Amino acid sequence: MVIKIMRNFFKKMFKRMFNNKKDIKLGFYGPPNAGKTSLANRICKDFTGEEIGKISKIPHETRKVQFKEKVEINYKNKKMTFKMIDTPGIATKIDYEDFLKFKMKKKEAKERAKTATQGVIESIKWLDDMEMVVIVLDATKNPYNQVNITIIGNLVARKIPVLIVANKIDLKKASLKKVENAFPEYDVVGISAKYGKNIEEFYETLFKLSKKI
Ligand SMILES: Nc1nc2c(ncn2[C@@H]2O[C@H](COP(=O)(O)OP(=O)(O)OP(=O)(O)O)[C@@H](O)[C@H]2O)c(=O)[nH]1
Ligand SMILES: [Mg+2]
Repeated sequence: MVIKIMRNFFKKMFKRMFNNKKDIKLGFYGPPNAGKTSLANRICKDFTGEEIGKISKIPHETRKVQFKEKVEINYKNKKMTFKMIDTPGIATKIDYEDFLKFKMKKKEAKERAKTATQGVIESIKWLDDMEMVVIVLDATKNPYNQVNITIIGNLVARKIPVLIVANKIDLKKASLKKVENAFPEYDVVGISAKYGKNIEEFYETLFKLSKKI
């Protein structure tokens, strides 16, 4: 019995030491256009001076998983190093006609729809590799949609810690309360990735959540 306890103790200790050395794989997931890349860019810029990818008002701008390694986040005398993973927005239906509204040519719109669909598959494939996930939701939209619930359910089943971000709280239509009510058992932080509002609380919650890995 004592040997078993000792063995478990050392096992845990070594695992912790090992984990501290490598970067924590932090994924940014969520529906298209919610601000995943905007948030990942803000973090990368703050701590490395570089961005991770392009943003756009047209949905499905990110159509390939993109990375930024060795992002060392310093917050209140604490340091953690992450491998940031920005993913394509997950949607159940991608219609090229939706892109025509943005004055896109038919050929370009069709190509965007095709690569966006491949992007969704890639995002889901990568889920298993994550150690922590930030779900970015647009707080001006209804949080109760199938995609959000499916991604979060999937992460919970895999025991991957989840932080929910209600983004775009600078907009009048945004409701943090609605997102909190939709996911009462999770940490929800209201932020504006675009203007940097409430980013400190985001870091605080991220560090707190990392203890669950
Ligand atoms: N008002 C406001 N707009 C935001 C905020 N964050 C992002 N946006 C805008 O929302 C749009 C989409 O932002 P992205 O960062 O490209 O969103 P994404 O989730 O990466 O989108 P996909 O790559 O298409 O999945 C852009 O026009 C951003 O400027 C925010 O906090 N407030
Ligand atoms: Mg993006």
